[in-house]
This record gives sequence, C-alpha cells and structure tokens, in this order.
Amino acid sequence: MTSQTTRRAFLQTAALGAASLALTRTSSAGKAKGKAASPARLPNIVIVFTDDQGYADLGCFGAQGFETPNIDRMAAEGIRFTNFRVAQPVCSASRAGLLTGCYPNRIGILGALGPGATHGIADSEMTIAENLKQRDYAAAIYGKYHLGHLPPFLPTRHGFDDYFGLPYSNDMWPKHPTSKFPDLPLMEGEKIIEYNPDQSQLTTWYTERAVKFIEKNANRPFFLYVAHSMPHVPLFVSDRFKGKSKRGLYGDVIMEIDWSVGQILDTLKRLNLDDNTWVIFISDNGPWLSYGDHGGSAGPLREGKGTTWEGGVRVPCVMRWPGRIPAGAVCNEPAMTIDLLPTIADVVGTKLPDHKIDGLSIRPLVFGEPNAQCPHEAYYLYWGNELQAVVSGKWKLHFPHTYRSLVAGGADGKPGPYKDEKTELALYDLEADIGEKTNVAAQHPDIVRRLSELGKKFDEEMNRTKREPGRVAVEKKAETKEQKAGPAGAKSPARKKKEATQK
Ligand SMILES: [Ca+2]
Repeated sequence: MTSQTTRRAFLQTAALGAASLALTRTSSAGKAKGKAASPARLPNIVIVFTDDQGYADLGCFGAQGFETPNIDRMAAEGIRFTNFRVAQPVCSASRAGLLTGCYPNRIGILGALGPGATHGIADSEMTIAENLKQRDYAAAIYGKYHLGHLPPFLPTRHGFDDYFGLPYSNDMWPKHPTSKFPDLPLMEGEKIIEYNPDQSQLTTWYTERAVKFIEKNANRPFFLYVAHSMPHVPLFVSDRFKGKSKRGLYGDVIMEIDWSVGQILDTLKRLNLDDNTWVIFISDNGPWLSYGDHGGSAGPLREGKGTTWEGGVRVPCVMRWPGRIPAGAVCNEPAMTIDLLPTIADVVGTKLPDHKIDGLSIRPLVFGEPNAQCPHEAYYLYWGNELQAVVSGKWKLHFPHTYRSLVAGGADGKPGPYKDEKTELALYDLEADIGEKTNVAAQHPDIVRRLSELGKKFDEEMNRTKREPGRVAVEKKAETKEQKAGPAGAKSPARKKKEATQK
C-alpha cells in the first residue's frame, strides 16, 4: 500500500466530500466579488515556500533541536506528503516549476538567476496567479521571486497585484563569503525601496504583509504566495527568536518561519476564512550541505541541494484545508510542485494554458481519497537540461551522471568544499531504500529497460518542444550600467558614493 489515509480521515472525506466542490465548480466564472457569504465562494489559496529547508527540518518530519508547532498542527489537521519533490533542486528552476506547472527546462529557467541575468519568465507562460485571474483572484507575493529581476519578468507583470521582497537570493550581496555581488535590492511592486536591507527583519516583514493582504481581501478570493528568503544563507533571525533553539541559528530561523505560518493560520481563523482556505507548505529544494551548521538536514536522504538524489529533490510538504483535506492524513504517493497549478485549476475551475505543461491534477491525493494514486507514469529529474533520473512508483533510475558531493561542511556562514562524483546507471527501490544506498539494477533488468525507455522518449520530446525564456536585449555596456543602477533604476549606495566622489 503506497497511499494511506486513516479510517477517520476517510470518513471525514466521505461526509464532507463533493457538495461544496460541486457548488464551487458550477458557480459562475469570473466575478466572485460580493459573494463572501455564499457557500459557492471560491477557496483562498496560500502557498508558503521556504528556501533550502531540508526534508527533516520540520517537527513532523523528525527535526531535532527545534520545534515547529504551527506547521505540525497544520499536518495534524491536514495532510503530510512524504514523497513530494520539486522540479529541480535549485532556487529559480524550482520556482519556475512551482508557478508554471512545467519542468523548468521546458520554459528555459535554470539554476539560480543572478543580478546579471538578462532573461526571465516569458510573457507567454502562465503562472498560478495568472491562472487564478480567470476567476478574479487577488494575488500577492511576499518574499523571494527569482524568475527574473528586470521589469518584464517581475511578479506584477505575471499575475500578481502586489509584491514585496527580494528579486533573487539573499546571498547575492556584497557580504557574500566567496563571491562578488552588487548591492541587494529590496523591492516593492516594481520599485527598489532599499539596498542591502536588514535581513533579520525579512521574515517579519513578509509575515506582516501577508497578514495585511489577507485582511484586505477577506471578502474576495485570494492567492497568497509567501516565498521566504530563509533559511537560505546568510541566515538571519529577529531578536525574538535568537537563541531559542538547540540547533543554533538555523533552528532559530526555522522557528521564526513556523511563527510566521502560525500568524497566517491565526489570521485565517480570526477572519472566519479557515475552512475556505487551502494552505500549502513546501521547501524549494533540499539543504545546502556545504554550509554545515548553517545548512539544513535531509535526514535519511542522500546528498542535498543541487543534486537529483533524494536529498536534493524530496522536500517536506504539508497541506491543510479543514473540512476538505482529512485531518491527520499521510500521502506516500509521489507528487511534485509542477502538479500544483493543474490541481488548483481543477479545484477552482479555471482553464489550463493552451501550451503544454507537465504537471497533472493530484486532487484525489490532496483530498485524501481512498486508494488515490499518482497520475504520472513517471517524473523526470533534470539538472539544467540534463536528464539525470526517472522516478516511477517506488523505482528510481539514475542515468550515469556527475554530481557534487560534500567533502566537509563549513561553519558559521562559510561554505565547505564539494567534490565531483560520478554515478553509474543505478536503480533504487525507494520504498525499501529511501537513502539510495543499494543499486539493484542487476536484479531488475526489466525495470531498468522500462525506465530507460521512458526517460529517452521524454527527453527527446522535451528537446523538440521546449520553449525559450523571456529575454531583454541589453548591450554589454548598458547591461553593466543597468546592473549598477538596479532593476528599476534606483541608485545603489555604491553608485551614489561613486557619483559623489566624481562630483
Ligand atoms: Ca533554494
């Protein structure tokens, strides 16, 4: 048995099942304003997406040295996915998969975009926010966006009404321990409001915005995307959580994220939105192991961020929607972030884009329906444009590829070294061997053949049909100037200083 729901959960699902959904799906498309009291009201959707949080970095996933009571309560009142993956184990690519329902290589968003990037999400792609605009959802993102920092790519051009946060990773700033970066912009809408902000306030600021957004939109359907900059290094925490955990700064940071989730859940409850809101908590990839005590833990999983081993791609995932998602359910079926856009469209009754996407609706899994199964024959794990592994049910086949493996973890915010390793063609039974330790390819030539053929066919189709990202034509000279000036033309402290000196 690969999917479990408790008997109690099953009965709840049966009792509370289809009635409200039918109403939701048949309510007239478009304008939902002024229908707050109607039982047909469209559900609110909240996605909390953390950065580099490992598979074992929640209480309900076995965290040690810190507690996450609010997210654990979410799990107790909802469903915990033990076999949930991201589309690629790195920031931009992972976010591209989440927001568009596509493998990131299909839409040309790979790796982690830096301040020098001149590409980003194409106009023709459809984000979850744009999809929900079909039914007039209010949409906001608070936190790290990372699908392009230049104006055509910003959230406000891709379905979000409101944006506050960092356009890319919080370590892309002048204090990076090993690389040079320009000043880090903090953005509001399409404007830079500050450079190199006080990162100890980021989690608080995102949370305050999230709460205000819920309050403001309590009478209409909304999509809230809280994309925490933490626990990506450099780690920062407010004074309230400093020294609170037994796991040092990393544990403190997770405790503050848990507090943030608690604030959101409390707000939903206070505004009587609790049973009409679907809250989803996921991490964007596994732990950044080279940062040692400032990185997370993948628990029993092999390797971490930046690899297609389970430690890189399998992440903690919890969902809660009282009355719709059975309490205390556990789903052990495979699922992926690319499935969220089609699942949301399925639940809300919006149309999918005309172009190809890769995700499929996992609604039966989310709602804990008995014997629900993953709708994919296989998931395809790419690193960049290289297909490195295929997951089908309990089987995972790695094609021969090079990957980074930790030599020794760093400490206090400084990274330790990786070395390159190479894997041969290797088959793992993830149900018996979640740590990918024992290659059983020789014992299962039929499975190896089937997964190899699936991978080959998919990869050929992908290479034939993948699309280009959006690009901004910037001359080399202009590009440098643009970088210095920042995304919206505001002057960085370094530039102001330089100009002052010139004068
Ligand atoms: Ca990340």
